[in-house]
Order: sequence, then structure tokens, then C-alpha cells
Amino acid sequence: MKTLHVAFLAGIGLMLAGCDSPPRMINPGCFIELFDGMNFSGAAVRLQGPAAFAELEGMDGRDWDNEISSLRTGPACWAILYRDENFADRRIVVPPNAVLSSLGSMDDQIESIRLFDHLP
Ligand SMILES: [Ca+2]
Ligand SMILES: [Ca+2]
Repeated sequence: MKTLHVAFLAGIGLMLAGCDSPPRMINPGCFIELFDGMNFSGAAVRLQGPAAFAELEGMDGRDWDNEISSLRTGPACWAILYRDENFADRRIVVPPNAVLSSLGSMDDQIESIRLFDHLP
């Protein structure tokens, strides 16, 4: 939890500075915030990237498969969200700084996620 907090503060600093950071293993601005409910309500979890999540079970003590109903992406995060686990079935691509209060036909359907710090 402490690590997540530090990453969040670093992300804010990066946004305020408005600078480009060189490619790294972890990019502070490459994250996604997921919410169980629409309009950013209910349980929430934050995933740091770049990273690939082939399934969404047991994240922060909770199973997130087929639960996500709204989300936000960080300033350096392109996310691909898949309808099935292991990056299968329908997908949607979400750009940086996206604020999606609902997910339409993908509501409660997402089961795997890839996070990039560049256009995939
Ligand atoms: Ca939901
Ligand atoms: Ca699904």
C-alpha cells in the first residue's frame, strides 16, 4: 500500500512538472484505476504499469474478473481491456487521462488487461 501511495505522489509530480520521463520498468504515470460501480463508485483498485494482467483474480484481496464498471487512466497509460482472460475475445483501447463513467457493452465483462506507457 505504501508503494502505491508513493507511486501516486510521483505521478502527481510528473503531471505538475509536465516533463517527459525516459522509458523505465515502472512509469509513474502509467496506471489505471478500476471501480466496481459506475461513476467511480464502490470498491476500487489501482494497477501500476507497464504490465500485463492475464486474469483479474485476487487483486488487493478481491476478484475483479467480470466486475469493472468504470475506470480512469493515468497521464502516461494506454490500456487494452479484454472481455475474456488471457487477452482474449473483444477488446477496447483506452488512451491516457481517460475518464469512463460507464463501459457500455463491456460493463462487468473485463477479465484481462494490458497497460502500456506508449501507444500500443
Ligand atoms: Ca460492476
Ligand atoms: Ca468476461
